Amino acid sequence: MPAFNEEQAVGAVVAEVLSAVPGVTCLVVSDGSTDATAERARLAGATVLQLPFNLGVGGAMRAGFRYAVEHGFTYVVQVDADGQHNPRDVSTLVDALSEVDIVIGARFAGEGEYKASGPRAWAMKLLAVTMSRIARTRLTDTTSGFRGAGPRAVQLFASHYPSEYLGDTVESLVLALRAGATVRQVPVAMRERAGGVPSQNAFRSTIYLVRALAALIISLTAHPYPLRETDTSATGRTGSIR
Ligand SMILES: Nc1nc2c(ncn2[C@@H]2O[C@H](COP(=O)(O)OP(=O)(O)O)[C@@H](O)[C@H]2O)c(=O)[nH]1
Ligand SMILES: [Mg+2]
Repeated sequence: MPAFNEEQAVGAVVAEVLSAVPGVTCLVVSDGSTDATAERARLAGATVLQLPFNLGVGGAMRAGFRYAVEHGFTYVVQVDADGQHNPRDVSTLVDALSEVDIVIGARFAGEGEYKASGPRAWAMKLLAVTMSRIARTRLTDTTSGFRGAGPRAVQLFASHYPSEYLGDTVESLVLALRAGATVRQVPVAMRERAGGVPSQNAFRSTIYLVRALAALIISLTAHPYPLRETDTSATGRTGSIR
């Protein structure tokens, strides 16, 4: 659970995850938060990784995947800390991981009421069409931060997760697809934020989408990484993140 200054929502979200998916480990990566995010998460029962300064969602996810590999976890589900993702959908995502490497909890796939408009809608549409072609499956929500990763994807992401603020969601997907990963989406309904403020306003999130498109083009030309079931390059390197 990547979290940046989410003290208002994170406690309830962690509690909800732990009750909706009993037995899981809930890891909150507090990314240089300057509020009580880490404390609230810990009180609610999460394991907390506290990054000393803000790396952005991509950097936080890489730290999370690295933690997963170092602690022997084979399945990872990314859930927002603001309550927008319903933890009850986690098991649906995990079920789909028996067939594919990556599963995306997607809006616009027949569930919920979420609607975008204007340039944002166009950029999302363009991303969806392009990514669907690359993935050879229908993807309607490529910037969704509600995702599941199976064993091969966890290994890959622990060593290669795009951390630049250039649309980490899209870029990580392209990286995985080029490594030979399979992807599928499952429809989910998104909820309202439970408190706090979004990190992007409408203008900035449109810019974000444009950057995601640029990232898509760039990552398509990058050298692909191999996909492996076990990868020692993610562990045993200099200094782990803890
Ligand atoms: N680790 C980390 N998480 C972040 C950062 N910015 C936002 N997040 C988290 O990413 C999730 C989605 O962010 P949010 O602002 O709600 O984006 P939106 O839902 O797309 O509007 C939330 O759990 C945030 O706490 C950041 O810089 N670092
Ligand atoms: Mg949000």
